Amino acid sequence: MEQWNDFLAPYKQAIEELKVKLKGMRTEFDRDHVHSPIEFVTGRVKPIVSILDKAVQKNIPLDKLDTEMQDIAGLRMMCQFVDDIRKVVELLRLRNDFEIVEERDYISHKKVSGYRSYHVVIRYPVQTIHGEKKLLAEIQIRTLSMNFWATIEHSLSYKYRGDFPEDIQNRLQRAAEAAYLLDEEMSQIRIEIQEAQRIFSRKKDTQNH
Ligand code: 0O2
Repeated sequence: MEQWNDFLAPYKQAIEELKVKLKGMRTEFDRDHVHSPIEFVTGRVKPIVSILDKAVQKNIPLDKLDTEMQDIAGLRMMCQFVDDIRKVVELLRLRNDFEIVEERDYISHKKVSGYRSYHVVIRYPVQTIHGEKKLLAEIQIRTLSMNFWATIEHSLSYKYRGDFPEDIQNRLQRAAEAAYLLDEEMSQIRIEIQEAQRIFSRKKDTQNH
């Protein structure tokens, strides 16, 4: 147990630091009074049982966890609109406090389960009393609708141990489709609101001149 605590301590530190940094991005948008592409941010260190389960499933030796398990430190950035995801990824690419090692686009290429999300794997340097440690962390960027679906599917998958009865499987597929349509509909509404605002401000400008 002591060994696990030592192993996980820098991951906990990384999560605490990254939560402050990523939430800070939202604060900056709020301060500028512009729409924030980030709605909220969460983070967690993977529970030991989940680390062990995944290590067995993926054949990862326990002494290779730090290089082969990319999501021991996991963060989620939730967005209102699908377009916001691209903006968030661009902002992450501009940062100098970590290095992006991999990106996985499960939005253009959704998983067979129906899962959609954009994953960015980073190498993050944590400063410890024993020197600098570079750790892998996974940032999942998704809309509120994608998050809703993934959260429910994840808890059901835990209940059924990934082996869903056929009717549940079908319902989850339909729910994934509904989540996709909700995102599409919201994006369309947003475009129309933005157009209406542009016309309104053009009218105001001509009246003032
Ligand atoms: P937890 O409990 O969230 O930590 P693989 O596991 O083979 O699909 P890999 O290589 O580990 O893939 O990386 P991937 O797919 O980029 O990231 C895995 C994580 O993405 C998962 O972590 C989930 O958080 C999320 N995820 C991927 N596929 C699905 C899915 O079909 N449904 C849901 N709800 N989430 C998914 P863990 O370790 O599975 O679990």
